[in-house]
Amino acid sequence: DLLIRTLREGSGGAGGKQVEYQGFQLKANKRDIRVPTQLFINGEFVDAEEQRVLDIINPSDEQLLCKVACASPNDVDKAVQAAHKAFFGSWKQVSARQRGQLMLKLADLMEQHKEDLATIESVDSGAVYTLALKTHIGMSIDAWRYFAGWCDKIQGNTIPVNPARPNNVLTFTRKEPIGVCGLVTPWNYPLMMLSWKMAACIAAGNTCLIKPAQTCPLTALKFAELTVLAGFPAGVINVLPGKGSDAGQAVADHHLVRKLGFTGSTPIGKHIMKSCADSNLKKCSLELGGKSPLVIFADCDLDKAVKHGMSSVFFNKGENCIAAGRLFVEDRIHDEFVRRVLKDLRSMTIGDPLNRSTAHGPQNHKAHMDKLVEYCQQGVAEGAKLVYGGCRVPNMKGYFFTPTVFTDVEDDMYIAKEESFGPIMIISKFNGSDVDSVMARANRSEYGLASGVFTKDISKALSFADRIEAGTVFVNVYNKTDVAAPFGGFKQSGFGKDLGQEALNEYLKTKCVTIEY
Ligand code: TAP
Repeated sequence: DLLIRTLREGSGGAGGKQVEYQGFQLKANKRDIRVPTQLFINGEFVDAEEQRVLDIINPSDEQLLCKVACASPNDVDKAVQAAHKAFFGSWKQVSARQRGQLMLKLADLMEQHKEDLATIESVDSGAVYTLALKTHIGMSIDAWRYFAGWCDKIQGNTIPVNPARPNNVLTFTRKEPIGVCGLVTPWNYPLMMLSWKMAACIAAGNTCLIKPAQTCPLTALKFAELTVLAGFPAGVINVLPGKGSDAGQAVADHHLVRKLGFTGSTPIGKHIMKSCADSNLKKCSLELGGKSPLVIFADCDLDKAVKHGMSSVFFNKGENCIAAGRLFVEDRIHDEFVRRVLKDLRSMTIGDPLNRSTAHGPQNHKAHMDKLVEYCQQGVAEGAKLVYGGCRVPNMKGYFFTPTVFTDVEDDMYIAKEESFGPIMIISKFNGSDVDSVMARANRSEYGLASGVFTKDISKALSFADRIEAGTVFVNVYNKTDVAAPFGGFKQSGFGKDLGQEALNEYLKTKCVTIEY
């Protein structure tokens, strides 16, 4: 480990506040990057209680990348106390407009360091570098800039209530921050999940602590360093890598945490909601799993349907919460669709995610990859037709899983109902003259995160958008998300939106003030 010192930007080294941390030097992608490996609490990098650590593995070569401090419940408590103090202290002194300026400064620093951040993300999570740069990091920066703009535009209403004659009454509402917010995020887009939640949370005037996924916390720690350089007061943002069952649970249970923003699986979401209720009835929002249907009608632009159909499943190696978990392809074009998908798959470059020509990198971690192998075995055992992949990439080190295609999938099969979270395309046929039946099949899921339809018939597309039970609908496109558009699921995909103006409400409370005069 190295002791790394970073000077506060613009301090010129004289009299400026310094941030020091234990870290490691990542030499990758022709870069030399300093990455903190300690917890970030109250504006400082510190060791975890009892020097507990997590092993961070590079999924491309299965080698140990570094060891990172692993937060205990006591560490979580320290971060919550710091965030609580900041919320009622230094952060209160920062005006809404200054808050926006700080967020913009942070976004600029993220932009300046975007190649470093994308390199770290690629090495830590297996994301293909080009995608990490554009989506993982690019959309993170967008989120900070978008929400920075909201800071001084969060306002209440003046409400015409019945006066108490002969007196008059003035009633108005104030939109206030909730307090200390806990954020718990998954491993598929580490910095982007952090940014989607934290930018809205901070814009609304809260303080926070985040527990990123234990498998890939490195961009969150580099981000923590940038928050110091941007000038955020100590305690406003705290970053605590750790285990969900331990540190994550402590966040959900803590009495001073007033809101929990969670993205992850449905079973853990249910468990967390109970913890939120039992502890102090903290508010929670849950972005959970999905099994999103994509319906492809024969009257579509087939080239486009194949291109987006591929990315609906294989984008970010399938580790994409809105991935199309099930494709319904009209029988008239089914065979041609499958033929074209297989042709594209055969030419897909699998390999080192840092290589610019790579299209498909390793899965995030070993347990996930092993589950994908089992998932495919179950599909075969139940009689679905495995037409491509279904196994690890042979003779290759790293957690590389071959992009996979199943056809002839029946509605009651395990692979038709359960999310894989991996690069596995599940195709079923439907009869185009029976739209009611395919709609019913598309909706026959306890999930309701996203959906998609390909057709040139505008009535069919709009009717699909009306009838589908999902929080996101894509028409003749897929994966087209934007920081200004609300994002979140229905049914057991959770509730509460990330992104867009609606996300602010997740981190605000409304106070109603009535004055008689
Ligand atoms: P989870 O196992 O649910 O983990 C998510 C986060 O929760 C991780 O940080 C995890 O810590 C933590 N956690 C685990 N147990 C906890 C507990 N008892 N209390 C508090 N925190 C706890 O999900 P995952 O496997 O990382 O991610 C895959 C799932 O996330 C998929 O189902 C996917 O669909 C969903 N997902 C949804 C979305 C949206 S926007 N809806 C986006 C991305 C992913 P560890 O790191 O220790 O596991």
